[in-house]
Amino acid sequence: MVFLFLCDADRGSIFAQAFAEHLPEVRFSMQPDQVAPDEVRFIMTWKPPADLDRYKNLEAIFCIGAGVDQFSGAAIPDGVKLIRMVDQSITRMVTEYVIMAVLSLHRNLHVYIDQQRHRTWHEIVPQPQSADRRVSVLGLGVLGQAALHHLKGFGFQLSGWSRSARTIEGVACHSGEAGLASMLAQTDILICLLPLTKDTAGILDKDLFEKLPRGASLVQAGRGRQLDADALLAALDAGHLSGAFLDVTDPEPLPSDNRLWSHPKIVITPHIAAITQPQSAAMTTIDNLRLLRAGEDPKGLVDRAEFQVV
Ligand code: OXD
Repeated sequence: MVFLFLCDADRGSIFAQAFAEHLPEVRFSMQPDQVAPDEVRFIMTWKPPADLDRYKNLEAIFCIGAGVDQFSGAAIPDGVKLIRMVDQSITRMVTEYVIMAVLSLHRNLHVYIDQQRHRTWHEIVPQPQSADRRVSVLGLGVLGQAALHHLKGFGFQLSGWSRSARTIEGVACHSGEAGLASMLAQTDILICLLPLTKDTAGILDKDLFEKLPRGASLVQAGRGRQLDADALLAALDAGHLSGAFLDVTDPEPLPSDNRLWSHPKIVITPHIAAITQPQSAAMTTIDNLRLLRAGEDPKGLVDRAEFQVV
């Protein structure tokens, strides 16, 4: 029984050690040409391999990242499970990113960095206090809930939106179309942590920005295709939005001549909100393999009908 690792060798060598120590009965390999395709039961990868049909006995594909939209449209045989990485290292890093971006927008860091470039000493006053700042999260899965949990400590007014209704202590939870509109109307800093699906592609558009109060700002750590970049630029130029942190863009990498790069109110990071950490991800994967082999659902099992993007 082979677990084929098709990601980078650095992380692979840490996975290899963890498998040797904790799951020696499963043969770990990073070399597709050195294993018999029929022995491969599990594959770990970031994108679907082009030659997936070689692996006739494949049981599951493990994605090394949290998002699985890149598998949309891939010819994954019906019986093969797709499992996304739900790992504490990703949750912690995304939470750090969200806190960094929210505090930066709250305290106008992006404006002060631009002022520094122009050697301008100018205080932006009055500085709203956190209790007066309304921070909302789109997407109340593991990542959204963790971000909200940590944001609580700063005293912001918190809201969250998800497709189906949720209850989270200390957070005003909204759902559905009407819930989205009423949450947006009361949001100063909007954080997008939604997965990319046919319903969320293009969700951050002119219409959504218009529902936010003047001066609101955006943290986009979902997926690039959710954002209408022209609508964002127009909203920033019109002063309707005051700033944005973008960790994801469409395409990635963002071409050097794209106007998002040079906009003074935008901070761009190269999809680094979370980078799967091999030590903990290997143990998460091993735990999931144990669940699979016991006939149970692994953590992060993807409902394949849900994530299709058109
Ligand atoms: C992702 C990741 O899915 O980096 O974006 O894990």
